[in-house]
Amino acid sequence: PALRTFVRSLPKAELHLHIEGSLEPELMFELARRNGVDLPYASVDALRLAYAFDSLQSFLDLYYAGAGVLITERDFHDMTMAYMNRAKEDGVVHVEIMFDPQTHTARGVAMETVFAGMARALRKVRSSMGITSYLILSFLRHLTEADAMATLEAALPLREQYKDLWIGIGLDSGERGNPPGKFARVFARCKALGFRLVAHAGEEGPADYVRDALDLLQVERIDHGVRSEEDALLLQRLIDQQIPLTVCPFSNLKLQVIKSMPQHNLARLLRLGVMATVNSDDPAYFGGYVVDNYIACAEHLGLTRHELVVLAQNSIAASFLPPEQKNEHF
Ligand code: ES4
Ligand code: ZN
Repeated sequence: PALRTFVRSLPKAELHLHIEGSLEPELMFELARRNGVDLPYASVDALRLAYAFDSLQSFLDLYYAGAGVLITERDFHDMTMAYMNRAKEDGVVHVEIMFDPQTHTARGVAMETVFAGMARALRKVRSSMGITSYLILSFLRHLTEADAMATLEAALPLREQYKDLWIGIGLDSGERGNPPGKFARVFARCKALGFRLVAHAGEEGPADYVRDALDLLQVERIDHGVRSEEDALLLQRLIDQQIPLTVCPFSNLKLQVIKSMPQHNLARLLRLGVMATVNSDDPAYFGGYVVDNYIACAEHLGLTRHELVVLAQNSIAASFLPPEQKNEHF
């Protein structure tokens, strides 16, 4: 079959997806109109033209501004439903969705509103399409640890109500100057509470941040982690311990972590035995969903169909699904 048909047909999990980064310009404009929010762009096309980034920070500035149109429970529902419909087309069978509550609570949106909108969409999709999903509440690392702790405390009263979805804690936003150690205490509390832990590391930041995320935050999975290659000892540890990396090739390209797709190290990591997965990160901003990322890797890195199968199997293996549910997808 054609490459796209083949990749779509592979049962796969998406493990690195910021729901706010799935907000397409068309929906952003619709929500802005619905909520009476002013967008500093004349049109959907003008907004898309602004999506030219030279760094993580240049993207984050637009991403946080774009999230400003999200006000009501229905907005969070509609954004989540739009993503899930797109994921279904890509043959995604399970998704672990990161969200940034601080981006919303700082604007006066209630924590409950954020959870309720996403949960209504995810529960509907679970019963209608059979796609399972978890939520990973992510702290913004450019803010203080005290702010993260307060965010955790504000969300904990909702834990029981959303226990079918909210299983994990993540760490995202600007990596440079915000090392994992800054969040050691809040992550220790999250671990004691029984949450699964992940953190962005080794995207723009150095390999040291990957090691620190493992040692100081006790995370089970690294988001990005592509710069781990710069530290041979760390790389061997990732291989020996089969610590998953949630790699996002289009993200790395658009944020100029790499200069061109052929320079991406995914194939090298995979062939060394790293538990690598392919994900979309912020698909509305980076120009492609998860299948587009697989295809670009196949075309530019020479991945074989067998390697594409391994990547899809890795995504199931690296997920936080219980073993019996993983087995249904292998
Ligand atoms: C993100 Cl690509 C990336 N890196 C760090 N934080 C993020 N939040 C949304 N996308
Ligand atoms: Zn990310």
